[in-house]
Amino acid sequence: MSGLNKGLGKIEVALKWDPSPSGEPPNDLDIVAGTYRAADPYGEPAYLVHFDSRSPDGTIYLNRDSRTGQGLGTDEAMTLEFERLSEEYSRVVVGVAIQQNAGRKTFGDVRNTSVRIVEGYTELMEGDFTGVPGATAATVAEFTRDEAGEWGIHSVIRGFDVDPEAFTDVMGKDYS
Ligand SMILES: [Ca+2]
Repeated sequence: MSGLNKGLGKIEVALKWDPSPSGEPPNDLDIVAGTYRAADPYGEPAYLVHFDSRSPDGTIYLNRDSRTGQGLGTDEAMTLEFERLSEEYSRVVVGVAIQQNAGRKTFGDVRNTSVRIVEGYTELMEGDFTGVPGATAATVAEFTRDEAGEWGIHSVIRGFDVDPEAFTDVMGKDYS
């Protein structure tokens, strides 16, 4: 990497999926971000961002929220403004969890999932959850701040068999 490369600035995570067949409980997928402190990057999240939780400084936010996957284009989207994120934080993990309210539902039960991360017109990652069909939640990407203070991305589709609440406890652990 050239020393002239700037780190990540403002990025967007976009998630798509198909609605459930009629008569079945809705497919509700949620984008979740956990922000971790530089002092304890694999410890408890400093804060979580999802449909029901905002970042205290407004640097990470959900711009689009869907409880069904109905409609064309992106169903759920989150923006992360790394250039404005406090130096107090050095790691952010983004994942996707499936609501389990109406009974167990895995990625194998949800058709046509896709997740894409872009910075402006640059695609940073593109993928789906076909590799983790038995999982009910999965991490998508890990963002870390290097010693020079620049943010980088590492994409990791890692499946978990937990509900969304429990996912927020495990998504940021060190599995390396
Ligand atoms: Ca949702």
